Amino acid sequence: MQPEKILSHAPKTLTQAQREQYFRDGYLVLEGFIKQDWLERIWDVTNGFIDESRGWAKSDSKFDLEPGHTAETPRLRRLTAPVNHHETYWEFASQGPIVDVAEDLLGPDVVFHHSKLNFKWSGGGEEVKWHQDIPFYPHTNYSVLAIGLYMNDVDDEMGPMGAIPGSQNGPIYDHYNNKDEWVGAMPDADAAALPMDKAGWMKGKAGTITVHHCRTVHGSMPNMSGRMRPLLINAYSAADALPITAHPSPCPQVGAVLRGKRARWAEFDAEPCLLPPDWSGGYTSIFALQQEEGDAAAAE
Ligand SMILES: O=C(O)CCC(=O)C(=O)O
Repeated sequence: MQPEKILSHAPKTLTQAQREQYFRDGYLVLEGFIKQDWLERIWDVTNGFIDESRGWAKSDSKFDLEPGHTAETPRLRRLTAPVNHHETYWEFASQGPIVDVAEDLLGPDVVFHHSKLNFKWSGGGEEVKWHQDIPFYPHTNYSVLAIGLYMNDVDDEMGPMGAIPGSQNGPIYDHYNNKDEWVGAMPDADAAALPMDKAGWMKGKAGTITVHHCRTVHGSMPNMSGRMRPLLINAYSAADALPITAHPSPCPQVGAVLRGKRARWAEFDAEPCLLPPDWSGGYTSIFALQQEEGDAAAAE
């Protein structure tokens, strides 16, 4: 659905100016959008998962561990598909206030795509190199977005997410290296040419949400602070945008129609999309792939 058509539907929660800003810049930050009661519930279950990860020595399809993770000092990079591990995450993703945001920016028919909880641990939690999301999960059109929830206050030191305004209207970049291996990040030369002076850094108190379009170039620096930066990300598509490759982290919630109805017709955008490798046999995570850790693309 084109932005003009989406904007013609009355918004559920955003102002018209915020919707226009999203379509202009390709990202949006809503300070303190999620209130304390949700934050407390999400922190509660998240603390349980951090504890559980102490029993893990190796990354798998549930926990992505930083090198150096131990039972005594856990260092998590990601909890993959949290909606599949606890009903609170699914309740938040499917019925929480962020679904109104998705509807205001995708149109009345909204489908769940995936979730992940990126921890960016204190004292050096890994960077996320500049990339676009859509080559990880191409769809028939580009009405796909991700909504992140900052679970802690996030300032400059903590590796906030940065985005290049307007890049959703620019090229789709390569995400393979010169050996034809998928690395999930733009080539260094393309990243070096980005207008970094224009990058928008998404910061805010705990409860702040970030929204970015699937083509927006974004990334984040390492977390050099003493506080972790958990970012709970949920991604959604318009119902008429259908995935065309294997889902990187399939679970039963993928494809759930959260608002409106299933599409009768798929909409196709004429602009080609870069394809990822075939992940039908498994996928690890953006961190392992970007760091080019051995065996990263292998099935787990
Ligand atoms: O955690 C971050 O800072 C960025 C996350 C991101 O872009 C991703 O996981 O695709």
